[in-house]
Amino acid sequence: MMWTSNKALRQPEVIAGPDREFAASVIEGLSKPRKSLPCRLFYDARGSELFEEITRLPEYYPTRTEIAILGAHAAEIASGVDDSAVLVEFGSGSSRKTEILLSCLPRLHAYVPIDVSENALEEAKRRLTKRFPALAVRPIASDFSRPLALPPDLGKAQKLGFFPGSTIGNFSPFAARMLLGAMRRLLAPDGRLIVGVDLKKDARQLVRAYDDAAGVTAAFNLNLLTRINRELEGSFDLDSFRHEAIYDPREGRVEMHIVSIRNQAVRIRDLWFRFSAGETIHTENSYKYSIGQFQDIACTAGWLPGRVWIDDQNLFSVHELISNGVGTAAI
Ligand code: SAH
Ligand code: AVI
Repeated sequence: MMWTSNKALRQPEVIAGPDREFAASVIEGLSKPRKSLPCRLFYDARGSELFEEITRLPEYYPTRTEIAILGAHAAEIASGVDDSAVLVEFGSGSSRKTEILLSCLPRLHAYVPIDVSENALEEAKRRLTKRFPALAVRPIASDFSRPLALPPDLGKAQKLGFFPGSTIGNFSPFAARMLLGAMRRLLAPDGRLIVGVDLKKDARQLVRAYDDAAGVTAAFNLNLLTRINRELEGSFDLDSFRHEAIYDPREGRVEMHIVSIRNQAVRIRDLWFRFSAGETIHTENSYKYSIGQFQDIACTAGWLPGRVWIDDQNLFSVHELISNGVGTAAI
């Protein structure tokens, strides 16, 4: 048996296989002194299903609250959008929320859902094509945090970006600024972006939302180990790890971790990773913002804050951002 303390014996580049990116991200993350894995890796087919289950949990308020906000203000949100516009969605998942906007935009030129989950994209395309037969659905299976281009034939159309679900909260404030800047350039020259952002609130309510009584979020978190076992010949013993969700008020974020219950070693292909009892893999951050905090981040990314819609209980916010037009004319 070969051992590593916190360092993999081989560099990720030498790992061959059908999904080098997945292998590289896993090995890099588990080789860090404080183990972490990027949360985009949650979304294999089972992960996407489990996320959909999370959205129906009584404790997980964001989805139903955002749907209610969108339902109440869809016509207002869609006002001013050209008939020939293109709707570009980042992390579209099931595209359920999109249907609310699409019903107010009957003559839209095209809908471009972008997601790392091919299963989610296929399923959403099938459903939307049935419900909106005239709509061109043009999915892109990609990581939206990497350089991205829209299909060239959509180049001239006005672009409305849609980034619901508070997925922006899964990025650090710095990374969120970079991402919002890249989205502004992608939607140039006269882009508009509708972003769902979860609001700061009582820590107990937040922890309950990420550690539900039925254990669905735990299953979602631990499914990442199942994915590693299946796709990378991993040897994680699921009974030797547990789910944990905590709120860090200083950072303003919920953190999800996978905690090792005992001292153990795990093999991934021919690499070994050692875990001490209580050591964690940090799998997700979910930042919570005040309205002003989020607008400040958006401004530094070149967006002008527009209207903001919130629910009666101040749980969730939907922001309209308008490009300041600077530095995007040639793109
Ligand atoms: N927008 C939906 C789904 C949110 S779940 C909603 O509001 O309910 C987050 C979605 O983003 C998942 O479908 C996941 O597959 C996708 N996702 C997460 N990180 C991503 C990334 N870096 N690039 C592309 N898609 C990503
Ligand atoms: C997709 N994302 C915004 C969800 C969130 O709330 O951070 C993912 C999630 N993680 C646990 N529950 C839901």
